[in-house]
Amino acid sequence: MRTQVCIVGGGPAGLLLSQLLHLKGIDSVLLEQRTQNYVLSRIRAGVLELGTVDLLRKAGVSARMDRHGIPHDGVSIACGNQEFRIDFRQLTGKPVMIWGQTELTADLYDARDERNAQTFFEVRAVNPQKVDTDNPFVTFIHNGTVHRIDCEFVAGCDGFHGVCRKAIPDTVRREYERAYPFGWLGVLSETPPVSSELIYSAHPRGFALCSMRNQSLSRYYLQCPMTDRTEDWSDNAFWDELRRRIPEAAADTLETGPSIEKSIAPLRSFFCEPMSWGRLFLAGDSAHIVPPTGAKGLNLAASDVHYLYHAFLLHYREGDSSGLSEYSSKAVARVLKAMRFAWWFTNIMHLLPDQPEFDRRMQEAEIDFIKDSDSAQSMLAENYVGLPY
Ligand code: FAS
Ligand code: PHB
Repeated sequence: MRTQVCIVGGGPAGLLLSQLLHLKGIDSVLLEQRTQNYVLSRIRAGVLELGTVDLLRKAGVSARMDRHGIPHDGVSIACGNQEFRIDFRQLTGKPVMIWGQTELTADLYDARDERNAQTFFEVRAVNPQKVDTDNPFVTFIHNGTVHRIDCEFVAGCDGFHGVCRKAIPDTVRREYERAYPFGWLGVLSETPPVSSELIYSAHPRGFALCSMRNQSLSRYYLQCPMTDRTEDWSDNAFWDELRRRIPEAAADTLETGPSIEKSIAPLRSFFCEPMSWGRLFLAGDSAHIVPPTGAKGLNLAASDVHYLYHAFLLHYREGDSSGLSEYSSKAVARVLKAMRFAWWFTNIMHLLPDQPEFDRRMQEAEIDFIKDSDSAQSMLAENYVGLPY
């Protein structure tokens, strides 16, 4: 079997890259270790930067988002009894779009099905080989049979636990990591959102986030110890704790209901350099992970795909490989600025276990400063809506 680009990983990064390349006549084959239904069952991101929105429109998969997505012009930040709004529209001229990752992944898979794109699901033993030569190939097992795909490039879109990152030699690859000593317990409920915009709440009992997918589907998060398991949290215990951590007015109007999804996600900052090696290019979580506080993970996957897509276009159309050579430095530069924001926002909004009282007071002082400072609010807004590509 032969293709131009072999894409490993059928999450947002791999799907979006494949769709964009297809529209320009560049052939790809996609390998995914799970079933399509499993990928679609994962509840993840909910906030899209306009850059991501534009990319989905360019990929021709935005019809449902344009009809049902909800533009948001700001978010609320709460700390104790203080609550203030960051006005994105006034500070940056841009909104963000509320549209769940599950929805955009479904639209991308629908587009694949419509064009009968070649996808191998439930693959095993995926192994990118000779990626530092002009003739890379990928071997894998599918339905018990060993397959080989000869290709011109390999796109490693296989997430944090994938195999492609490790195809970059240990002597070349540098990894940087910060694991946070807490996780996010997330609940999805078929209830109206407590507020028309998101509420990020720093509280002495721990962080809470009120989000949504639409006007009848709410998404809530509570900071929790990494030792917690979802079975430790009944729905009532979740709702009671959420009420304790969010502003009184919201707690009084919170509509609760049965959780239709409950999960705990670890928080981690991670990136690897370089993001390419020979004819292997990493995009999305395979190369970097950010704590979801800044709603950056999915959006960084999109900006990686933007850079890689244009680099492939330049190569295949003009025979110019400068985009491919510059891909890693360009992608890493944007990733690090978003990673800084997500790390900063996580640190001021979350309570670290055994945190000295002084540090907690400094967190409160920083949030109080942001409340009264136009320049601090501009910094937050600029990063949240997404830095330029
Ligand atoms: P993904 O991990 O989505 O996709 C990688 C795909 O590769 C997966 O389908 C996997 O099955 C497949 N794969 C792995 N190994 C393979 C192999 N060897 N062979 C073939 N396929 C392989 N981001 C936000 O912005 N906001 C959030 O609230 C948020 N919440 C999150 C919650 C959780 C639990 C997790 C894990 C992530 C969350 N993220 C969030 C980040 C998330 O949205 C990612 O940034 C986004 O999924 C990135 O997309 P991909 O890079 O495509 O990686
Ligand atoms: C979500 O709706 O899942 C969400 C929103 C904003 C975040 C993280 C997650 O920062």
